[in-house]
Amino acid sequence: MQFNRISVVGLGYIGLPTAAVIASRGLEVIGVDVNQHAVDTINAGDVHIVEPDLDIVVKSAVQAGRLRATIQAEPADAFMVAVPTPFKDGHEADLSYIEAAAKSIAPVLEKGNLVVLESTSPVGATEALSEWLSQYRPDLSFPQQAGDNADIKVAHCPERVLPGHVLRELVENDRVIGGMSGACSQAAVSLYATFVKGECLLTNARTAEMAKLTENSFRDVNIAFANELSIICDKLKIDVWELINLANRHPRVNILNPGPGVGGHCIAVDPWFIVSSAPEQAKLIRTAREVNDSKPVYVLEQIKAAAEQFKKPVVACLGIAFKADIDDLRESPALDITKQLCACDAEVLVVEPNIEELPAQLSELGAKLVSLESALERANTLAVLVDHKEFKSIDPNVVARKVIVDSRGIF
Ligand code: SAJ
Repeated sequence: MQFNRISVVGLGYIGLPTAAVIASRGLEVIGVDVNQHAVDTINAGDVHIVEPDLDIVVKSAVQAGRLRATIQAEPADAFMVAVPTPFKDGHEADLSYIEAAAKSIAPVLEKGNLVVLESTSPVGATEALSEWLSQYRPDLSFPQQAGDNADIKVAHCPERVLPGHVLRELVENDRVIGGMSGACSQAAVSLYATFVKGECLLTNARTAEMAKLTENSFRDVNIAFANELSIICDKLKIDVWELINLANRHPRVNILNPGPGVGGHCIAVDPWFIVSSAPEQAKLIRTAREVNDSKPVYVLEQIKAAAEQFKKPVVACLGIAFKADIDDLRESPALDITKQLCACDAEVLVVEPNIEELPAQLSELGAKLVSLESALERANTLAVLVDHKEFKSIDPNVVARKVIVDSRGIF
């Protein structure tokens, strides 16, 4: 299948880098987003999200006339849907953004088009997308009706890039491609071959959906194991970091790092899609989520107990991002812990080298953004919440007289 014009629906953390990378391969890309500010920013050659080098790739694609953003969908050879899939109350997946994307592209669909769902989705979402499209376009045939002979081809190809390394991983990672028919899979492979150097692994749509959920659940369960170990070790007065280093010297053991909880938009969300599809069966996956979700409260109590030793507690929170060396505060356990600390009887200083200004939700509570030097000088209690590179080079002698709660094991 030949692709000249690609439409990427949803220009966020996944869609925008994908659109820019495809445009950099010489194809014409039309990005569609409901956010006028995002559309205007991209058309001006700028970016509305932070990801290393993304600004350079977007600027050059826009200047070359290969990338353009719009609110309204336009005809294309292929449509890649990369919209959010959050969960609703009760942890059930919210597919309303996918449904809205279907509604937006349906009027411009033409016989021979390919539609790929990239959003992380519960099993069955690709079939639901195809069903919505067919309801809006009864004049066209879809794979659930016509299989390989359908007018429109539909596939799932979950994104699996790591924030902070998106541009490299978009090209280098292997991709799992699950078509709703063999012909759908083949069409999707030709699309991804235009920019992916990794291998394209073929399966069906449901298995591709489950593969993505499995990857993030695997990581969540393994982080939960490390977090549970850290709590057991506190009780038994054992240094969990030394313990993990020793256990990891076994050739078949590779324990991950404990932390203040699991943040971000993916690992703390996706396992719930498995749990809500199979609540009776997904016992371990549910428990892992519960262990990781309870870790911020545990760390908060440790910090409070440490600060209480002082008449005038001054707590420096080192890091509020959801993980090391990024500026992303979404679903960050470090941010939650810092907010809760503001409600306690302590002065709260925040060190976050990756942001210029504190979010209002923290500054309104009285927290102050300060430099690392100033925090180390003024605070009597240090709470290490993120293992940013700046913190790893702190001289241990400088903090020898502070009370430290080190949730990331940097000291
Ligand atoms: N974390 C720990 N200990 C660890 C590793 C991570 O506490 O040993 C915490 C981090 O601090 C962070 C959270 O887990 O709060 C998630 O961070 P992460 O680096 O594990 O993952 P994400 O959310 O940045 O990206 C994940 C990736 N999935 C896997 O590695 C299996 C990425 O490849 C996916 O594309 C992404 O989710 C996604 O979009 O689904």
